[in-house]
Amino acid sequence: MKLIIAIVQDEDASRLVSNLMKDGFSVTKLATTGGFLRAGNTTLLLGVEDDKIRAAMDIIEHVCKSRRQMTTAPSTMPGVAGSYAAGSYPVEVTVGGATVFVLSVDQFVKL
Ligand code: 2BA
Repeated sequence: MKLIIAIVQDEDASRLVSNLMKDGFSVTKLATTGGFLRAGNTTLLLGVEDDKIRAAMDIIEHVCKSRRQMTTAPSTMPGVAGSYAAGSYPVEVTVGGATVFVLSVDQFVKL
């Protein structure tokens, strides 16, 4: 068994959960926040048998679209490690479709 951790855009989350569940996948949906944009996104946890990984990935790929998004990125203050200047500047970033991690599961128990 594998654990799929999929970080997706809020706009895609509801349809993705519906499509995954329609095909028999169990899904846990978490409300999360991206570190860079500081905006809400959605993280899904799916425990999936090895032979179903491809099917789950296909659904995620099919539903999740990448989008261009404007953001105001903090500008790093020169000479001060790890801190940010008060001013910020607009940048365009491509977000999504989905950032997916696939982890091996040692044990799966329901107690
Ligand atoms: P955020 O951290 O809010 O990042 C949103 C988008 O901003 C990213 O889209 C990327 O296009 C851009 N971005 C992120 N860091 C950047 C940087 N240092 N410089 C310039 N642009 C940057 P995605 O790559 O599609 O990521 C979407 C969300 O997935 C991220 O939201 C974060 O919540 C998560 N994520 C992505 N990679 C991850 C990783 N290696 N570990 C954990 N979470 C990750």
